[in-house]
Amino acid sequence: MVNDVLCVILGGGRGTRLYPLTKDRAKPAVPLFGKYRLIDIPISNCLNSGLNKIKILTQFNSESLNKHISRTYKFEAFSHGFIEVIAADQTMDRTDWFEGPADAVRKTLKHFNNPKIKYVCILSGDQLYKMDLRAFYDFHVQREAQVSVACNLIDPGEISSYGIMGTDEASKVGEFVEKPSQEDLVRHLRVMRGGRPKYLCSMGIYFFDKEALHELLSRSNKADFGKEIIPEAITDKAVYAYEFDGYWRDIGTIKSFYTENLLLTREDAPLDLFDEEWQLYTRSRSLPPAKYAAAQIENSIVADGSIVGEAAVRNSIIGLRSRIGKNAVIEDSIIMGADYYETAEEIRQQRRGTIPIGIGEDSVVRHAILDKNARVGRHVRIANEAGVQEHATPQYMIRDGIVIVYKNATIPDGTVI
Ligand code: ADQ
Ligand code: ADP
Repeated sequence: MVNDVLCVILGGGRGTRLYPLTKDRAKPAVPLFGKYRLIDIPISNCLNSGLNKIKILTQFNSESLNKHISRTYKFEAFSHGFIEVIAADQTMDRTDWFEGPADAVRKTLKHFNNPKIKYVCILSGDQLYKMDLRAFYDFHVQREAQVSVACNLIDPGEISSYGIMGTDEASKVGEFVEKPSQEDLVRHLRVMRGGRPKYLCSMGIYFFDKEALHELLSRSNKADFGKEIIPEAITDKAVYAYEFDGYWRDIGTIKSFYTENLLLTREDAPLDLFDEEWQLYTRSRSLPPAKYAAAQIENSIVADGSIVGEAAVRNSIIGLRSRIGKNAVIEDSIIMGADYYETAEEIRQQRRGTIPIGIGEDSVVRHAILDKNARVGRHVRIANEAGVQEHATPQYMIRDGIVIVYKNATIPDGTVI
């Protein structure tokens, strides 16, 4: 265990880019890979690296987030570990919300003064990666850095989404430009890798010396690390870049969330969940194993508690407690599952009127995300064949051409989307 590090996970602002998955929940509570939640990724990275003092900053409190954290992560009485959720709405009124990630850290750490803590590790809440933060910590300590920024290599076409930096031979950061346009491209930021130009981009994951962090945050009201705090830090602090060459993706938008989730269904999935050396933790539930009728399942993940009828499921993620009816076809989709089972009696009653949770007989779902507890009737077709890019209704929304059925929504029999 590393005892002198406090980890701060940035749980998200208003969550507009992941809307409508953030309609009824805080961003860290968004379901992932059929049985996990977004927040399980950074927490697992911390715990697998021996870091167990963790604060999660979120804009608003959500029942599902608090429930998930308190039921999942419990430490022994003598371990000194903790995981706390700190929500802006607990202490401030709406006009004084966290203005941005750095402001969230500033407001939270103002009164934090544990002398045993020497370093603060700041992590994003909406990324997919497995990283040994212990190696990053060692790097920070050995370099005697005041700030260290984890970075990854990206292609030139992607630079406008990230903080891009230039370093010297010793990995000291000399330049940092947040989300530059192609025209802003500075020649000496270029790093050659494998014969192709690649750029060093910030992963939004930092190690700070506690004093340096307090000083940087107290000398201004700046709200953002990438835009302001890091570029300011390189003027008078020792800022180093720690190069991480593993798989790492930001999944803060519907499109990237959808794409990266579905990559997990492939045989050559970039993130290995079957790795005993690096476990992705989540709440253990006593659910029965999934059950299939004569179902045809290809390249898919099916979570516990699901019952798949005589249906076809391809390249999809089927979440906890899902029910898939006879002759249904699910392709390239994320079905988030349900929070609870309906009893056989409830389902029988519904046959006469309302629609049960799950996907009804003879329905087709393609290129879509169904949030939890969605009720999709029979003979429904969700395939966006018209190729609509953006659209919103009371039951579903289309973003980037992906249909997202809201949590608890009902799609009546015969609907075509
Ligand atoms: P972005 O991801 O665009 O760039 P931002 O949207 O500010 O930066 O989010 C950073 C993290 O903070 C995210 O996890 C987000 O959910 C969270 N966050 C945002 N507002 C918050 C708030 N009010 N309270 C709590 N958490 C909040 C950053 C860096 C870039 C870097 C990319 C890598 O600025 O330099 O390249 O991350 O993805
Ligand atoms: P998850 O299992 O995906 O982590 P939650 O923890 O948010 O989801 O909720 C699951 C639990 O919440 C279920 O075990 C169930 O007991 C309870 N639950 C949630 N919503 C309902 C509901 N509408 N009716 C009955 N139980 C519910």
